[in-house]
Amino acid sequence: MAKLEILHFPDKRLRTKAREINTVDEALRLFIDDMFETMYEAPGIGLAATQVNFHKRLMVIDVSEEKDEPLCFINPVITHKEGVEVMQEGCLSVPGFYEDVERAENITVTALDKHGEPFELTTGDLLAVCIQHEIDHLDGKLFVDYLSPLKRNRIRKKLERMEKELAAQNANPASTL
Ligand code: QAP
Ligand code: CO
Repeated sequence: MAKLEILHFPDKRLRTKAREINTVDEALRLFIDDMFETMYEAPGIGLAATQVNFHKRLMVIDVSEEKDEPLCFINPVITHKEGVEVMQEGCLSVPGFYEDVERAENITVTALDKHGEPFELTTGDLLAVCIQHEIDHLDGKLFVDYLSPLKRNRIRKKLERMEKELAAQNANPASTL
């Protein structure tokens, strides 16, 4: 198992549209394990392959309290949406920022599980929001895209500055001693 590097907004690679997965094999399952490890260690409740620079339609989610309900979605498609709900969202690719986003309240999603078996799930609450958030990633979309340009730019500038400071520190760790 290995922890994967998570891309941060405004990295352009987060704008890549992920491709369908044609074969679900052992190599893919090993990668899925790495995605779960990366998500749990972060810690997070959802991670899309796009966020770890793998541009295939794959995402992992666990919204349970005990972190013992791993869900893996391959080629997810929302087949039904109902109602409207506003929830505060965060994202491992936008660390430290949380904002309200409006989405469908209840959804039905079809996907393949990690064995390549098709399944259908109808759900609401946090899981429904998380599924919509992660599918957005696979289409190159981020929750900050739903905010005003002013808010989005403020977040972008702060993250760019943080990234720059991190890079400078890595280049010369003694500078801040
Ligand atoms: C998506 O997000 C989500 O800023 C998953 O510093 C989130 O796991 C969908 C995280 C909320 C619906 C509601 C964010 C961790 C984790 C941060 C996450 C951070 C550390 C975000
Ligand atoms: Co996210």
